[in-house]
Amino acid sequence: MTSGDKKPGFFGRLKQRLNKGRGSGIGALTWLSGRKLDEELEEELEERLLLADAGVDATERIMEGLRARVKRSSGRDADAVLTALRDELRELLRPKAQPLPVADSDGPFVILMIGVNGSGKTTTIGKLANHYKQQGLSVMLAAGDTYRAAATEQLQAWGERNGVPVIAQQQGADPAAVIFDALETARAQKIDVVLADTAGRLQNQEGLMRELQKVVRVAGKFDAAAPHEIMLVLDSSLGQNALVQAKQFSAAVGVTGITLTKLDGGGRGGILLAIANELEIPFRFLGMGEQADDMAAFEADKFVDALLELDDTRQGLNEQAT
Ligand SMILES: Nc1nc2c(ncn2[C@@H]2O[C@H](COP(=O)(O)OP(=O)(O)O)[C@@H](O)[C@H]2O)c(=O)[nH]1
Ligand SMILES: [Mg+2]
Repeated sequence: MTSGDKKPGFFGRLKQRLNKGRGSGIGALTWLSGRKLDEELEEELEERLLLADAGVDATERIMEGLRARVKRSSGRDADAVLTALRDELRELLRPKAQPLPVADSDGPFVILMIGVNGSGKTTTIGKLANHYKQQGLSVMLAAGDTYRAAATEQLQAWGERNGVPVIAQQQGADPAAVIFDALETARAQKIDVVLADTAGRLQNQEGLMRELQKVVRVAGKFDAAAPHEIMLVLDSSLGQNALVQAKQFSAAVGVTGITLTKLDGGGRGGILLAIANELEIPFRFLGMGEQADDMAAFEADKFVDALLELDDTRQGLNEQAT
């Protein structure tokens, strides 16, 4: 486990990303060492949580929980604080770690990707296509972003890279019609998973939400259970704006899962704490780069370790149940 030349896995790389540079992560190991819980430490931790994009509400909740946990524990030293902090974050995030089950059904399993322009929808479709193909599933892509011609080309490039078919129509076509067409084709060809792209920008936000609602309705006519997943893609580097988007999209269309992208590009992890604190929506995947394999299913404990710069070789912490 400790061999030096082993390439770190996804969460190992995430830990490096989140904790490089000053103030970019919570990085609890390095600065907590040798200290104990006092007012000064509380202030510093609060500041670090806010800097990491946890937001005011989640930060308050975490600090309260932390104080209560430390009070119940035997000490106030760095290990007690770190154990309490880790356990508090685990408690917040564990309920959100629900992998997306691709159920065996007669029709295709339909994943509808939504989110603002540039959040990473099309790229995430490319990554998911690779992910499901590796699981031995057949995949089809639906070019529901008909707003820009380049969007379809980008999706087609991902289709070629993954060797999966893409159903597309001309620019300006009705996205609901494109996706319905893809669903029928997928059913005829016994495809397992359809990944449907959508536009993230129209003339205005109401128009976008209405269009997404229509896509959902039309998919439901094809199969009452479809779309099986409405996956909101959020750019983690937008900080608190990502939380605002999550609230807007989930109010307009029933978001069933969230994927966070760009954790390599300035995304500061704490935004997951803010979202987890406010919305009852599971996290599905994390994106950390532009290549097909720069993605992993969300895992709460590993994410907390990355956020706190904890090392799985460091076993000093009490493994108390949370
Ligand atoms: N660094 C980084 N770039 C990403 C990630 N996901 C997407 N991108 C890039 O962000 C830009 C917008 O992504 P795209 O998938 O086109 O967003 P869409 O408009 O929601 O479909 C593209 O240049 C992608 O290559 C990620 O996790 N990390
Ligand atoms: Mg796109």
